[in-house]
Amino acid sequence: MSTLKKVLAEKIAAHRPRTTRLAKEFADVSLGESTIGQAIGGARGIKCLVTDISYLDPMEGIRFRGYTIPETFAALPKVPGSDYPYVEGFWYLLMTGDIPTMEQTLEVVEDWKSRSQVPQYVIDVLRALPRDSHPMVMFSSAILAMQRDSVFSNNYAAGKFNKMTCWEDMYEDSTNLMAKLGPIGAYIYRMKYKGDTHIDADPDLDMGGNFAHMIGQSEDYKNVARMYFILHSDHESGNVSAHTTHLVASALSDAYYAYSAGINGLAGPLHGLANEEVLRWTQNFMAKLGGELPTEEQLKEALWATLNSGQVIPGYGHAVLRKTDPRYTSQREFCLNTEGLKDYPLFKLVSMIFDVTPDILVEQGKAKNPWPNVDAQSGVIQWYYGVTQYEFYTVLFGIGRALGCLPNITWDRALGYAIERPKSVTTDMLEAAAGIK
Ligand code: NMX
Ligand code: MLT
Repeated sequence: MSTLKKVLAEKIAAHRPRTTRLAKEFADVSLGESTIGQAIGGARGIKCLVTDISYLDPMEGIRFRGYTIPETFAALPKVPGSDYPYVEGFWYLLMTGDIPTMEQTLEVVEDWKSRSQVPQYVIDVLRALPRDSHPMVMFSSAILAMQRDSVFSNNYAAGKFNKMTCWEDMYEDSTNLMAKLGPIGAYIYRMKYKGDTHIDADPDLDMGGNFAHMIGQSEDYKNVARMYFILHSDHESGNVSAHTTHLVASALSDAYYAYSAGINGLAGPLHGLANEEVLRWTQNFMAKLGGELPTEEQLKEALWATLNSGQVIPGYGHAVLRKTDPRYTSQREFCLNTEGLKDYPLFKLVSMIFDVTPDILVEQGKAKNPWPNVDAQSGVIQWYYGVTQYEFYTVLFGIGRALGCLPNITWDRALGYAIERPKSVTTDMLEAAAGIK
């Protein structure tokens, strides 16, 4: 058994009594009431999910296993010759809550490599789809196609279900899936955008480095991939992709069913597709100006035109955050510290948008949070390095998001979380509760 799995087993055994005690002795303790506004308005703020993998404070932003973004990057073992950590070490952290040693990290690196071969039937599925299918359709289909290999579902079908040990099958499925997501993303990218020519994995590279290598990118992009996947990994459990993954897995559906569903949620423009929308908006705007940077007045006009046409400003606002997303700040700092990128016109425009948009959203008076989220800043980095196919950006998000969703559903199984089934009411009942019927 790998060190990670052994440590995870110990952590699970130590954690279970906490959950059992809360459920048995304190089940009636209230976490707050729900209102009509919450029932109609997307359950905003209702506390009915549990995760220890990350926590989102509205003012501070995300912490992964208790660590802020800068603390996470500082604490994890770094890829030799790079200032950025191994994605594999971050996986160890999210799974166990422990910062791994270099040795433990390298064990995960080798484990993922041994599981990373994409089956030929997945390639066949991808190739059978219309080439103009959205890359998220391809990504989701590839994940779902691999369900036939699910250790959990195959054992379940063979009558080998055990509530106490079934997390191990979820862990195996999660690791098998995680190890293949980078190569699947790279295959889609090169099939769609690089003349269907493909590059084999380099056995000497880590996951982030290999992704850069397999899409045909530069040495510098290896750090971009590592940073991007870590930053997009997890945002506690209520966001659409994590919640969907959790919801589907709660029916004892396996990791493939669950994460494919999560990816379908990530593909919505109010969620992960916003990074594509941000680039589309900024590129269209720059094209109208003949590639020149706008004046502040021109920019304000364009932002108001978007709002007045009933659309949202992509990359701004958030359901929980009430300040600038620290994932935005982290990527902005990357741009400011990267020679060439800090003076890049598109980055200058993204910065101008950051300067003027919050005031406009406040003036409009609708958005509860006028500040930028992760998606407002991610696309410009990709564009700068030559990944200009912005419909692909949400696939990058989806590779990263698996780092959070898959440990979450492994822990869901370990702690025996129930099938998710909240209660609905009728409009008549709401009106009766409101005293208007
Ligand atoms: N531009 C214009 N209007 C906005 C924006 C925005 N960026 N953000 C919120 N609003 C509007 C929102 O549409 C709603 O209008 P209405 O009353 O007409 O329905 C009103 O402000 C109140 O919405 P909020 O309560 O502030 O936001 P909510 O929690 O419902 O939604 C988002 C959160 C993130 C879906 C929303 O802010 C949005 O649509 N942002 C733009 C899309 C985006 O960037 N999504 C990515 C989020 C991060 N991610 O990666 O998933
Ligand atoms: C996310 O990363 O999932 C987004 O910021 C959306 C959210 O947290 O609701």
